[in-house]
Amino acid sequence: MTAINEVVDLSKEGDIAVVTVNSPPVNALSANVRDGLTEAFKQAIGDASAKAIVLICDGRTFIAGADISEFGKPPRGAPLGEVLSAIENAPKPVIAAIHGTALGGGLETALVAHYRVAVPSAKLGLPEVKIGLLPGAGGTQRLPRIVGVEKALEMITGGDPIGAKEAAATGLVDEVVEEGKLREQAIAFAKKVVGEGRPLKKVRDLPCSASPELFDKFFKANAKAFRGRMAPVNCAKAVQAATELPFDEGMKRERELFTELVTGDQSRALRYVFFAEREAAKIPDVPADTPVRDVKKVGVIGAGTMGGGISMNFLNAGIPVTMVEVQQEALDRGVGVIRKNYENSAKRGKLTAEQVEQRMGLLTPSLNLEDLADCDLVIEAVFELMDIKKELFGKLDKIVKQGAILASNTSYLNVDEMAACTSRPQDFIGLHFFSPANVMKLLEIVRGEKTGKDIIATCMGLAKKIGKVAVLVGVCHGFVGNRMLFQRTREANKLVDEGAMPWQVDKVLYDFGLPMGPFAMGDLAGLDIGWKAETSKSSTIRECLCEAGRRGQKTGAGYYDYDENRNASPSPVTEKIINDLRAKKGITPRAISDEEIFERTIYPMINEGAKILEEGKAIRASDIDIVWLNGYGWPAYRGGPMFYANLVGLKTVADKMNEFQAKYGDDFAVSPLLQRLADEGKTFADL
Ligand code: 3H9
Repeated sequence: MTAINEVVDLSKEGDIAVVTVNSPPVNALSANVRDGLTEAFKQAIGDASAKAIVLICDGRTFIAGADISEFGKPPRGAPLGEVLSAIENAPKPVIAAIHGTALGGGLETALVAHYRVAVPSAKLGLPEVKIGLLPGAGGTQRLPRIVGVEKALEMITGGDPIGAKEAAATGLVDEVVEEGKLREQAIAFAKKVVGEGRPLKKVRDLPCSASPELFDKFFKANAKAFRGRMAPVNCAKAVQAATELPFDEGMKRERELFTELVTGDQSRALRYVFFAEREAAKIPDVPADTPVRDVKKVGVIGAGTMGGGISMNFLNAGIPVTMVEVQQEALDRGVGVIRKNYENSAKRGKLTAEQVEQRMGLLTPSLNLEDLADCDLVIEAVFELMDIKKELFGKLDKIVKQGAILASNTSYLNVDEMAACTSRPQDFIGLHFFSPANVMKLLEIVRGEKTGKDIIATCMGLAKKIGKVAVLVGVCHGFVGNRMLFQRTREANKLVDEGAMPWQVDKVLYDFGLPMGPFAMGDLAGLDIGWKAETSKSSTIRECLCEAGRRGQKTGAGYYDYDENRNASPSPVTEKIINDLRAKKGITPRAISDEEIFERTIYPMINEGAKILEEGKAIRASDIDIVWLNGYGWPAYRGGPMFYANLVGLKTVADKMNEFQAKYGDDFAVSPLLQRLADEGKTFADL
């Protein structure tokens, strides 16, 4: 075996040359790997005794793509296009041997090989769209030639990989080989190709055509899904080019469309998100090797929307749950909702009837707190009233076995106060799920003053197991997400008091890329959350709406009017309620610009994020962004509020906040950290 460089080596098995990439963790196509491949293929091609070349990877995966950290930096090493041309033009068969994930540039490398073999567990895909790019090394030109235009469109604009079996059915993989025997069977396959004198199959030589209507239809059908996003549009345009242009011209078009993306803010934001998500899992004072506790059985208190949703997460992961309620009726209702959710998934083909029963079989409903005694983790999801929670944890402390984790799902209350009601504050933690808890990705893990490091490590690991994106936050009112949301809600309401209409405010935020604005969100959640008829004083628009029976979508009317399909339209009734209330309060409405709406709702959030950092309630600015992306629908292609602030410039944000403070008061007082960074010309990334 010859080491070509630190990450690529070349060996011979009889008359087959084997090029091996070994660049942990995922064999990304870094400059080193590209240089190594260039030299290895040069030698293997030059070796007259080598009749074919197998390209294989060591470690957990085949090449998982270009090295994302290299984008935006000065180019180094052999250009990928040249490496791939050399492979494709090799005068002897090249066989890519795939295990793990052949993604992005990795699959593009496999696509220039003349044959591909894969183990059954391998996954193949072009996920570039998820980081705001398109497959820029020929993927958009080659994949449609081999799997067909429609399948390629789906894979390239959606970014999800397919399994080896499906890949074999589409022709993307020539042979599925045995798990664990990739190297020997790839070599055997290479020998067969040589022995049978099979041709050098180049994907680029295959025909590619589609009717132009196919693309019109595709763009129309996906208009909503692609809203505001450049990458899927450019991906589809590049595939269209494959059907309209000769291969080399198609490649040029792919390059133009790629360059447009890679130099733009959307891809920059999405690449930032890729690393930010992985960074959030790292807690500086809780090393990766911190011992964790076994969580084999979970208790959930409360069978309402939250308790039920939380329970489903664990049932989905195969972890038994005991769900406790106070009354039989509420318990039955909660169990019924869980079953119905699963049955709906089954109807959509996402679960089998057997899986529904399996999951329901893991659920033990109970009216008795004592039944939680042997749980490893108990999460309360009862009313947001501190006294109720304190009393509950006092009781649980006496019931639940020692060594178990006690957790509250509170969305804003002080976790330390609850922990203090137990004899084991080191085992206490906040686990703030977002509604609907079985769907939303975010989990804010709230670290109390005394929470043990092993508890943090256990919960971070558990979050991953149940498919959540976890962010560690500190104790403060509303933690990270809701604390920032309060700022936006306050300003949105003030803007409507002053002269805007709810739909104007919502539209500004929707157009920015959020799934909905604050008023549409209020209608969805129900305007009567926390509202009581007996104490309602017609003093806010929300109170007036509730008093008028307009409680949101569920009553067919809230801020908006709703038709039978829950389509919203601006409401003349709401407009009158707003105008009457303004008149009662002596407010003369003024015209408010979209720009002011945007800055007044978003900048105070950024400012609050700065305060959160200042107080150490979030570890890093990017963690705050991960909260907003996964819990509140902030569009990923905008990177999160803190990333967005860096992009517009912290000075711009701070100056505007100062201007607002002079006009509208101390709600806009700038955080010292934001002001300092702005003055120093820095960004949150410099912290
Ligand atoms: C591309 O290919 C463009 C081309 O068309 C060419 C155009 C010219 N680069 O996710 P994990 C790191 S674009 C650099 O925790 P898993 C990651 O940051 C690329 N680093 O593991 C992490 O580092 P750390 C298209 C990368 O087992 C570590 O590896 N490809 C890359 O849960 C482990 O990652 C993609 O978009 C990379 N490409 O999942 C695939 N990939 O330990 C992106 C990973 O320091 N990658 N790292 O935090 C993935 O989807 C997952 O990482 C994968 C493994 C499924 C491979």
